[in-house]
Amino acid sequence: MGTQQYFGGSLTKYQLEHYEANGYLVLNDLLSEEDMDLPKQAMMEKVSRIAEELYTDGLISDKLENLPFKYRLTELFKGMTDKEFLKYGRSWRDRIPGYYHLMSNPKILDAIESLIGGEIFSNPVYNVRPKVPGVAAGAVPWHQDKSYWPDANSNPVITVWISFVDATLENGCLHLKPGTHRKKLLKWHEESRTGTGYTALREDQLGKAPTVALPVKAGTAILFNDRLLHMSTPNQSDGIRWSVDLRYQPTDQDPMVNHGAGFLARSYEYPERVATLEDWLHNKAEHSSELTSSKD
Ligand SMILES: O=C(O)CCC(=O)C(=O)O
Repeated sequence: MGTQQYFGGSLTKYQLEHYEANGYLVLNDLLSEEDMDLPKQAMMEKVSRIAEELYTDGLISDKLENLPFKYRLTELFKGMTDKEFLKYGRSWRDRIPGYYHLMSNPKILDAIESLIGGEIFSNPVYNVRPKVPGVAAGAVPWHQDKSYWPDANSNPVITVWISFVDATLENGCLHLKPGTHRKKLLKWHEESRTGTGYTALREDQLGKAPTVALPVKAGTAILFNDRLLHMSTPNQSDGIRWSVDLRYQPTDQDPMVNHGAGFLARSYEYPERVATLEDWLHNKAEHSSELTSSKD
C-alpha cells in the first residue's frame, strides 16, 4: 500500500486534542438544511412505506400524508403497542439514496479524515433512529458501540451521530461519559425489558466519570470513539427525535461483512474505487478480493 495522507481534513488542532482527550467531539451546525434534505426525504419515504403497509393490513384508515416529519410516524402508531412499532425495527438501515448522500457528505468525511486519514471506509453499521414519544425502545441503555462487534479486528471505528431535529433533554438527547474511551470493552448483557436486544451495562460498571448531556441543534454532529460509554433517555416530548448514526474506519481494517456491506467513501490512493450510489444500492463489496489483490 502506498503512503497514506494523514491529518488533512477539517478539524482544528484544538478539536483533535479534545477528541483525543475526551473520546468525543461536538461539531455544531455541521450540516445545513440542504445537506439534510435528501436524507430527510429518505426517512419520509420509509415512513410512507410503513404507512402503506399499516393501511394494507387494515391497521389504519388514514395514511396521514400531510403530517410533518416531526409528527407523522407517532400519529400513525397512535393506539398501537410497542410491539407493533418494533415490527419495523428499533432503527432502520434501508438502501434509500438519501442515506448514501449523507454517508458521502464531504463535511462529514473531512472531519473523519482529520482523525484517520484520507482512506475512509463507511462501516456497514448505520442506524436511522425515529425516537418516538412513549415508545420504550427509544431510550438506549449505557453501552459501548464496540459491544456490537466484539470480535471485529477494527480500530478505530468512529461513530458520527447526527441530529435531524433539535435534540433536547426532553426528547432524549445523547448522554456520554468523557474519557471512558480508554476503557477496555466491558462485559455487557442484553437488555430484556423493551424487546430491542440492546447491549447494556449495569450501573456498577459505569465507574466515576461524570455524565455529560448533549442537547444539540438539528444538523449538529457528535463524533465518538467506539469504546466511549454513552446512552440516551426516553422521549418525553410530543415530537419525534430523529437522528442518524453512521460509522467510519480506515480501509485497512475489518470491513465487518457479517454486519452488511460497507463502502469505500473516500480514497486519495484509489479514487476510482470510491463507491457510487449505484454500487451502494447494489451492496457491491468494495473490499472484494478482486479489488484488494491489486492493492498490495
Ligand atoms: O440515538 C440514540 O439515542 C443512541 C445512539 C447510540 O447509542 C449510538 O449511536 O451508538
